[in-house]
Amino acid sequence: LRQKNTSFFADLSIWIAEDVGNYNYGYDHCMKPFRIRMAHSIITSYGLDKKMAVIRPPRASAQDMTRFHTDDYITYLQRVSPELAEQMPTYNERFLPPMDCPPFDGVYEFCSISAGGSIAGAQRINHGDSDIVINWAGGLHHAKKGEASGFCYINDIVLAILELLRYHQRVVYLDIDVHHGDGVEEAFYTTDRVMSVSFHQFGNFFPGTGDIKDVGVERGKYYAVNVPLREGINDETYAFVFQRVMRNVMETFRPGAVLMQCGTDSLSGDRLGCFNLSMKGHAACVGFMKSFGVPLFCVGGGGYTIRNVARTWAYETSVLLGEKIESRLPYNDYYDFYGPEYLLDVPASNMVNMNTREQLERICIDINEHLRHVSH
Ligand code: V1P
Ligand code: CA
Ligand code: ZN
Repeated sequence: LRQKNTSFFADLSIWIAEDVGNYNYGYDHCMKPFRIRMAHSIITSYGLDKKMAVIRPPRASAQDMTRFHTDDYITYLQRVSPELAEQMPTYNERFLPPMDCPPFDGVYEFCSISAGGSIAGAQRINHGDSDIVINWAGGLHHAKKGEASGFCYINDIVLAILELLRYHQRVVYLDIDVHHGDGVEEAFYTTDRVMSVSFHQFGNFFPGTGDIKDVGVERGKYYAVNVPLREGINDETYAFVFQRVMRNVMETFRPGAVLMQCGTDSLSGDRLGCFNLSMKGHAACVGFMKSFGVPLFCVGGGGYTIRNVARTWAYETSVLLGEKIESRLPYNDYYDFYGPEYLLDVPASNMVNMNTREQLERICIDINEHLRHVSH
């Protein structure tokens, strides 16, 4: 596979639901859908919306969701409300982990917007309408078949990949959220048609899965790739492992499409994650994946320092478009959040990198060894 440096793609489309930022997990909850609206506002202030197709996502139906999720879980989600949950606490326990996944007002509509964008985005790639698609409201990688997990209720990614598999023999799932992409990995753990690759903080960290030794089972053996990392990884060392692993994955697996989860909790200064990536370092991963010239679907995910989430997803939109934008932030609806510098930048900090060169080289060697089993 030859990598391309220049803008190769004919068309980019983004799914924007104006109302997605109105949903609220609760005042004390660190997941803030409002950050998606903030990102869209920066995107518009740079005029990037004029350079791509901006589409309102259709809502996913219950039937769409049950292509992965169980009927009784979806029926429950459709009915649940803060009041009902209080009346039937034991019924709740089956489906929603307390604290992480509250039964907030409008939870089902929120899910149908997020999943609707990801399903329709996959269809757009399938039909050749766009080479690159973005849904910053998607990326909820922990949701399981019959239960919610880690702020995720509906696994929009699994639904999108199932759609991509209708047209593509092989699909790569790539996850740069600081957490392990467990829900997606589990859904495709036994198949050789989806190679799932997650880079994540590992060791006493949610959800606890994603050991390098977990490589898939049955036909799916060696089609799951896990890159466990320690705290404080910086741009240079992350790029070193990322490029080595992803070049190897793309060359051995030769996917027809790539779905990339761009969780921004891997940025420096995140409220939950403990990596030390700058905005430019995070976006370099997106730019690197674009350079393969394979249809690319980017979705959102985690990210808990919301001003930095909005900055990074807006900047990544410009990278996907191949547009240079100035670092001074144009005036936008949420301008006050970006002071005192008002810059499109998330710098790294001086935190210690707990990943040694030797450990990272070992990881690359082990993964190389796993990928040698993948048939060409
Ligand atoms: O650690 C846990 C649970 C609680 N224990 C029983 C285990 N939950 C984490 C969940 C993190 C979810 C990340 C989602 C994503 O990958 C994708 C959208 O980014 C958790 C944490 C934490 N520090 O790991 N929940 C919370 N913090 C939390 C904080 C405030 C309010 C509610 C939950
Ligand atoms: Ca990850
Ligand atoms: Zn995360």
